[in-house]
Amino acid sequence: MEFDLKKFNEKRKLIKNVKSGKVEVAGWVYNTRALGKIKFLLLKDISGLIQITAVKGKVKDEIFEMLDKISSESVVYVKGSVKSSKQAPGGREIVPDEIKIISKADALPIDVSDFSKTELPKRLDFRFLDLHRRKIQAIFKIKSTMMQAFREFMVNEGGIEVQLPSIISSSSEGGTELFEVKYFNKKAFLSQSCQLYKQMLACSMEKVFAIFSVWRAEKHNTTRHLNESRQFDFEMAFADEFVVMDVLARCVQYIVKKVLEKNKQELNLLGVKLKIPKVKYMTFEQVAKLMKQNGVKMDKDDLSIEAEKKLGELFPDTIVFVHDWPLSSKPFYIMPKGEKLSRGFDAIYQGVEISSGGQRIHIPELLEKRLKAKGLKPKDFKSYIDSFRYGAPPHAGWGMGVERLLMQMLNLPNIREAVLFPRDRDRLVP
Ligand code: AMO
Repeated sequence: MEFDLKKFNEKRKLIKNVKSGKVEVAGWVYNTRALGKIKFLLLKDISGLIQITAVKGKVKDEIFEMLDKISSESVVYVKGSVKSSKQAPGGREIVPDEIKIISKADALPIDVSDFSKTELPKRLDFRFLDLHRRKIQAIFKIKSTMMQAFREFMVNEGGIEVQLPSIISSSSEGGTELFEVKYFNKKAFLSQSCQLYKQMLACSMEKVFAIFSVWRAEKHNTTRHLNESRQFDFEMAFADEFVVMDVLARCVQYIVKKVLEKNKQELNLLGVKLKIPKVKYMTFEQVAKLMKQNGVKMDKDDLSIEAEKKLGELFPDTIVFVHDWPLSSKPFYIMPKGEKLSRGFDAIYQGVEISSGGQRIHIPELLEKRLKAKGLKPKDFKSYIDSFRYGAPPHAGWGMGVERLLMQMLNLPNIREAVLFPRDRDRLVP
């Protein structure tokens, strides 16, 4: 049946704004039910669910006949009158005068009801359809709030948003985990982070931030690693690690506050009880002692997965900053603190690392020494090292995993749930 898009757009009302009178709506068929002389069709659009109710004899026969025969997720247009109804979602229903099927859906390969039990890999194979689910959309509506809140927070802090290259000539986080790309006749890599560039900018523009995609050829398929992920990046001149940890804490608190304000409905749909996190500071040594007391194994110079989990259990709804981190397990650009320790930190939230950062090395000779200590060649980092030869202030910053933060805020069991179209070892489509 023909559907006049232009006319519809002039008349269209969102379901949430419709209280009474004649309306024209369009959306996806959530489900249909037939109870003898009365039939229901639940329709969803960007603003919610609305019930279409047809009583035999009170609507046209052909409408009554077709109402429960339209396949789920088909796109339909409905014209009718709004009536109040105690049982219907939002307390109102539409009695239809006209129904048009705009796009009929084939038999669905996955369950997209609110009670879907379809497993994640299968859902991801049909992600475009999985995104018809209100619960799945809720995750990405919350992510949208997060992205906006990060920008708002950073602008309020006086930060300048910058755009940095996604193709790099040498590693920025150590030699491994790089995706190689052919760049004309040169070897290049997809960016592992914007680390080296954001440092150069802090040395000129003082306070910068970026929302940046990173690519890492992670060897393992885990529930917390992606091959393509996004980071909130921050870098600031005349700062040490404590200054930027405080910025990070306030940034996460701001993001959570905005989500609580704007996404009540989505949090309810997901059954998530979110709280503005508290903040705790601990040295690596204190954490090591605490883990020993709790019988949790630690790596010598790193937190184990179990230790991160334990911190989440011991300090729920808290950002735990672990600082005075062993130098041996921090990247080459982190400022040493004496012989064995560094000015680097990790932030653990609900049992998972969401961010790492620290004060950086702004002294070329020290940087060369640390690169060599990490088995890297200073000549591969010439322009980066040179950038600190013409007036480089002490500076510090951090990178926070956008999907990690979302996963932890919403208590998602797998980081893939926090990405629209995840890229992992096995997945390149859709
Ligand atoms: P790091 O490598 O620790 O530090 O990354 C920062 C944060 O990004 C997230 N993250 C990931 N999330 C999903 N999948 C991955 N494969 C993945 N790798 C990292 C984590 C992590 O804490 N340049 C430094 C940051 C800095 O010092 O400014 C960096 O990239 O949440």
